[in-house]
Amino acid sequence: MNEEFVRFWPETASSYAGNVDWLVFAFTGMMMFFIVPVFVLLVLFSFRYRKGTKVPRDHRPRGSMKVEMTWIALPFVGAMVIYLVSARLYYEVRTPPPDAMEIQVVGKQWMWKFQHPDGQREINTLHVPVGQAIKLNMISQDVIHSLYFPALRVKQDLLPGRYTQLWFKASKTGRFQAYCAEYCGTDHSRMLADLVILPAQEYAAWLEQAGTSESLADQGGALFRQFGCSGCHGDASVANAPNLAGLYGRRVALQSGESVVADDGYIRDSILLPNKHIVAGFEPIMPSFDNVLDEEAVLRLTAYIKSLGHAGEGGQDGADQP
Ligand code: HEC
Ligand SMILES: [Cu+2]
Repeated sequence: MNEEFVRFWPETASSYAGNVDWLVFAFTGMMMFFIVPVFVLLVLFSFRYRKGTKVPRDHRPRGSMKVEMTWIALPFVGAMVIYLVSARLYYEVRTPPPDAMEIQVVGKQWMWKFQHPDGQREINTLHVPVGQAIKLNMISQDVIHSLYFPALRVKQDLLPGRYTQLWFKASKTGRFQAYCAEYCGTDHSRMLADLVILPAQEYAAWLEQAGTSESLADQGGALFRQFGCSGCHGDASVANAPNLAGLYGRRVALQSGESVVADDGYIRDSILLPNKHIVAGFEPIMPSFDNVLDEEAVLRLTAYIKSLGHAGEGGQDGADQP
């Protein structure tokens, strides 16, 4: 059993954790300011005006504009301050910096799987460097899970069929508990993970020893050949399939006349639900890989497709030409 189970207040280990705490303290303080007098008077009055006491009971209402305006204005100003501060904080917590290092997360009954950009994989433990922005790109293999890091003051649901993100910058090293915060079946309460925050050098050393010879994109490239994607999408292919180079981040024209940006979600749908979006100018001949590839494999394939170039790095605009 970890000591964090019995701590009153979790450690603060992310750049925004302190601000989250201040918001909670300020809000709780404000509520106390309004609620404590109500309960104190309630108790005092129930003594003072209890049955049989000789105190004046003739309380005719006396209006006072000043009192009325004060009790309207004060809570209004307080509520607006809390609103503005929390809106700013919410924006910060929900907006990963563009230079964040991306780690892929798959939640499933009942484990957490993490994949680092260089291809290292781990289960129920996540190693990250301190002081660097980390973005988790997450999806569930089955039901809804929720990754919760109390020490980072952040929590985000993982959904089946849709990517969600979370980001943080660790502010101190150490080992911290993470939980699944969404009831997901029998072993939900045991769906735990350890967050290990290391100094940059130790993280590099960890990557080294956990190392694989292949980056995530290279692993995706191997799958791309193994599952026959290259047979249709490869340069030497005779099948009429779009070239995937420069696809990531580009706007794709669809048969339906609509267009969508090729992000992680679009690429995932293209692989698992190929009939959802048909690229303009192509036949819907791509088979579904729904029962063949799991979410981790899809994430690797997506890393591979990203590595073929982003929009603006050589990919042209508009639909692929056959
Ligand atoms: C039988 C040939 C065939 C195979 C095998 C195949 N595809 Fe496709 N793929 C297509 C065709 C045709 C399209 C365009 C029509 C459509 O959108 O379904 C397409 C579309 C796509 C798109 C969207 C491309 C764009 O320009 O928007 C992606 C991404 C993709 N395939 C990835 C894959 C991956 C990854 C695999 C292997 C797991 C794979 N495909 C296997 C034929 C194939
Ligand atoms: Cu869960």
